[in-house]
Amino acid sequence: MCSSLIAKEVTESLLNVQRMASRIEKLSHISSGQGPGVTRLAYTESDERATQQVEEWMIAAGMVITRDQFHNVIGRYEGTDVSAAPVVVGSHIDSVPEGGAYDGVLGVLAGIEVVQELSTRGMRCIRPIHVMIFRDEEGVRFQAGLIGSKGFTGLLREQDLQLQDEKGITLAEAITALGEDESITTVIVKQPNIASYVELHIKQGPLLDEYKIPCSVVNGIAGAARYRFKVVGNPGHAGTVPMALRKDALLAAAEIILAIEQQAILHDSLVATVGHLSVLPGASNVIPGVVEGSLDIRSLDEQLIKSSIATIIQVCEQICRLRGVDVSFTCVGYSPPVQASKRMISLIESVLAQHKITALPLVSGAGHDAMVMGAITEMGMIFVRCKEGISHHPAEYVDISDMEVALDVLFGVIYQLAND
Ligand code: HGY
Ligand code: MN
Ligand code: MN
Ligand code: MN
Repeated sequence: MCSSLIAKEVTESLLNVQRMASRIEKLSHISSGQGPGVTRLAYTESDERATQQVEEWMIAAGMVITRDQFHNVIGRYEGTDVSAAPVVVGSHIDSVPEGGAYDGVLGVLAGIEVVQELSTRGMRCIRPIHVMIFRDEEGVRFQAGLIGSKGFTGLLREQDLQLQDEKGITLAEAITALGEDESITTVIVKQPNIASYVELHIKQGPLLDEYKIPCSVVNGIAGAARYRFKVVGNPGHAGTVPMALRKDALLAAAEIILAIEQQAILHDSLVATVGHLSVLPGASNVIPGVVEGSLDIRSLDEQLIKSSIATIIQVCEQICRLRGVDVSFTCVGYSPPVQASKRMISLIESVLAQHKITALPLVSGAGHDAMVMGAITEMGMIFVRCKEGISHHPAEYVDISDMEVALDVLFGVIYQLAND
């Protein structure tokens, strides 16, 4: 009954997809970067401007808007049973620097289109439907990532509020700056009562392209640990300190980065990345005294993540002992691997089959809010093909016909979950 509603009037759903595509385009221009692509870091002016624009679209679709203390947005479309636990569909709209227009945004706007379709037809499901924007999914500004969804689910740590950006602004200050209310002092929340969570997201990898499938089901999301490491040596004059007497923090960091790569190469199911490095004092004629770097390490195998981190820290301490410098590792964020529920996987597969798509169950190497929501409720994810798997890049693109199929599948899944 559900998605054939849309299937029957393809023109109508095409209109929705056209509207969604033009909204994605409009949102892509709300960016704080001068360069190409979208730069919308968490809790910045552009992130807030884009959030308010999406709130307007939620209201136009017939939702009532609220925000929690982390400024996550909840758009509620009432059900016939107002006391029933809601079905939640959502994602994020913050981006990486010079990122793409679809990462996260597609999942939020598709959720709005599902509700718009229902309200246009004057239809109500039994369960309320919540469309959500989770803040700071990417973790570029405060390094941890998944802040909004962790805050919403009660999984944020008190000390996370003190995470600082490059200007020394804390997460608590950035959140407080958005609203009029007094500064956020606690991460304690009432555990939300949710029936299930679904997220539509771009695949961010080439597999759907290769298999020529427009969209498919996700069966699991790799766990991700994020660390900061800090190497402290001795700064000195580049011209006068003999090589043998140096305690060069950058040379030690260089060995550390290669040691991290060595660990990751040992295991096919493990990836590790040093994506950010700062060198102080950063002058060409001064031997680097302090180097800070990021470590992002992921696997579906939780034990492997933990054992690899322990080995990396051990090897790095040895490298630094030999070089006479100090090193410290601090965990700034961790999300365990999560499996989608069997019921959700078969539901998504059955709706895909209605669209003559043979599901290709996929593991997500990328992190998503769904991995946090999966800690408190039944979670399902739908991936849609993005051109050549390109993501976190201005060339990120989703073909409109793939968006149409994915939107139709999402409608079918949500409609069934909300009438369960
Ligand atoms: O880092 C990730 O995997 C996601 O893009 N936030
Ligand atoms: Mn444009
Ligand atoms: Mn994303
Ligand atoms: Mn991303």
